Amino acid sequence: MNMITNHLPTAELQALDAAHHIHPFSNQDELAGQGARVITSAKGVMLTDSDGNQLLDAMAGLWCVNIGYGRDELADVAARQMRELPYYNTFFMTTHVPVIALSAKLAELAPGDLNHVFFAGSGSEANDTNIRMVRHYWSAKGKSDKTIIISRKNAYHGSTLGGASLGGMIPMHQQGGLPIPDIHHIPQPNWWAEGGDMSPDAFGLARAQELEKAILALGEDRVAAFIAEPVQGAGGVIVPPESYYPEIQRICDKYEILLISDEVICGFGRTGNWFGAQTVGWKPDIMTIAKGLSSGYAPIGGSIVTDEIANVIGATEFNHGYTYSGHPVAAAVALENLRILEEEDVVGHVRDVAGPYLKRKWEALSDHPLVGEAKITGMMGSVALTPNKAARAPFAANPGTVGLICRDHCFANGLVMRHVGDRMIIAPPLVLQPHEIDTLIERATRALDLTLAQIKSDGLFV
Ligand code: PXG
Repeated sequence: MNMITNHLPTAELQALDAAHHIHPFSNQDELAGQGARVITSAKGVMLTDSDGNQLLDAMAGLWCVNIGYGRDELADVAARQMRELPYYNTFFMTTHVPVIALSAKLAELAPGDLNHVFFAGSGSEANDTNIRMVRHYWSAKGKSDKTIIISRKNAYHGSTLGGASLGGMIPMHQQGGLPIPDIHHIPQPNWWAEGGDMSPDAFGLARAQELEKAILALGEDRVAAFIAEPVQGAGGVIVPPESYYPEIQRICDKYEILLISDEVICGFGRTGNWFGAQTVGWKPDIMTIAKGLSSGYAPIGGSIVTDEIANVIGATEFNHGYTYSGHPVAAAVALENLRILEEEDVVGHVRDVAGPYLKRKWEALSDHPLVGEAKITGMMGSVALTPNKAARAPFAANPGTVGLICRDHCFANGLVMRHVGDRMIIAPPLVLQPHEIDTLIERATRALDLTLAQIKSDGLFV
């Protein structure tokens, strides 16, 4: 057996990891100092690490393991497909059965006339495709000046040059000379942090109207598309006020621009519908998909587009594609994942069972002395930590200091809950059962209690 199945002691693994493996979004030196946690196996919603600790994974990996861990059906399908046809491309007038079946299934599941799929290996790649596709689309229609894509501050759309440019994360823009030209960012609908004295609904309306202001300032004849996550994920699970999306839709209907709904996190049941766009009630021309498409069991992403877009670009040659566009093994795994989501009515479970139960318990966390707002849509939620709820005040310490303390207490108490600044976020597997929700809430509450005690004694509760 090799090192993967019969592994070395934790400390040796950590030393090798520190010596040879560069981690995403990490300070390597800090990480090497403390040693990365080695995850060795998982089942259902529970992870096991190399020391035998069990953790409830309230982040579904990285917002992706929608059907939970350990589903043999996906492993079996992958093995079968690897034996039958491990790889073939879809470039030179060829295709294969898994990509045909997956495309047709996605066309059936996606709303309206979103009937055509361009495949990628990830969400980032899919958003890069979107940039090139919307610009090519307008050019093919004789409107080659329509190149600007409007996005939002604090949005996350990936880590490639295009994806990170669409995203509104300043620390990402600061590395590598981003954003690329003709990407414009408007403010986000984060009432807790930025709403001031306005009511949530008035603020939601005002933030949606930023889109209209931007279109008018940039010129309708220059704007190609608007992209948004229905609910901002990596930005801290920012659930917009209810007034926001109807106004966004009104503005988008008025001007000739394409709408891209980035469904990489919100898609495949997370918000209680198949797609987040259905939950917030807007009608995209393109949906970016990845993560929950395969429940993370294989890397695959894509862009689902309308008949109109497919027709326009179909009359041209679109000079774009990835070696792994529609990879047969990933496509077969995704298809099996969709079968499970559908046959086990996982979306209904989120909408009618787990979602409402989790919502009741999650929102009750706002009674905790450390918690300001507690927001949740389907199975993605956040709490804002604050020293002063009434004032919606941030902590005096650097942003993220208290969030990190809370995150560490979560890990030490058997719960993977992330922090984004001083917001704590969850996006558990969608198959979470009520008794597991009880465990999640108990552990989260304990971590909040321990955090409060620690920051009081450290003088940080100010
Ligand atoms: N769009 C959205 C909305 C995402 O959340 C991507 C695109 C990019 O997908 P890929 O597959 O290229 O990673 C994402 C990814 C975090 C975190 O810290 C979130 C993501 C990725 C990595 C970290 O929450 N989301």
